[in-house]
Amino acid sequence: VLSSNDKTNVKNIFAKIGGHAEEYGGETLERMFVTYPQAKTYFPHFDLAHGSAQVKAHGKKVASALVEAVNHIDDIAGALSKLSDLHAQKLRVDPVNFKLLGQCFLVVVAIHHPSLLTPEVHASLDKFLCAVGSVLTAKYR
Ligand code: ZNH
Repeated sequence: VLSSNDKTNVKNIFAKIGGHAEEYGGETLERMFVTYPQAKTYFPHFDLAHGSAQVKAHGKKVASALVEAVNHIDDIAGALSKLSDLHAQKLRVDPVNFKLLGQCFLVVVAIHHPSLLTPEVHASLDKFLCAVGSVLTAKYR
């Protein structure tokens, strides 16, 4: 459960990320595909080469969903309800992949904002990403 302090930390870091969220989404995916190649199995129809326009476009969508979750941080399940249906009913991504994506996002944020990602903010952002992952895998089976 996110404490009010976690929520504040997450909102603050996203405010700092600002307009870069979409770009970070693409970097996160690229990092995930290189570091955890098993994640590529869900995207057989994508060009996954470095600099792929498809990966960038998908990164924008993932980042927008994260921003949506931040904007509705008290009701992430409600805000991502449709996306939760999609992941449960159609995509069926193994839940471990959500952890991997979350780790990659944390690394991307750390690279761009080393001084902002204090241990406390890191912990809050990790909790938030886990909460999003739980929502997206909540309707499995
Ligand atoms: Zn996912 C899709 C988000 C994770 C896989 N996704 C998607 C979308 C979004 C998202 C927004 C779009 C939808 C529409 O179009 O309607 N995801 C997301 C998020 C997350 C995720 C937020 C976390 C955080 N996913 C994930 C993972 C994976 C995935 C981990 C694996 C690995 N997704 C996916 C796929 C898809 C999606 C495969 C589909 C794509 C296409 O286009 O085809």
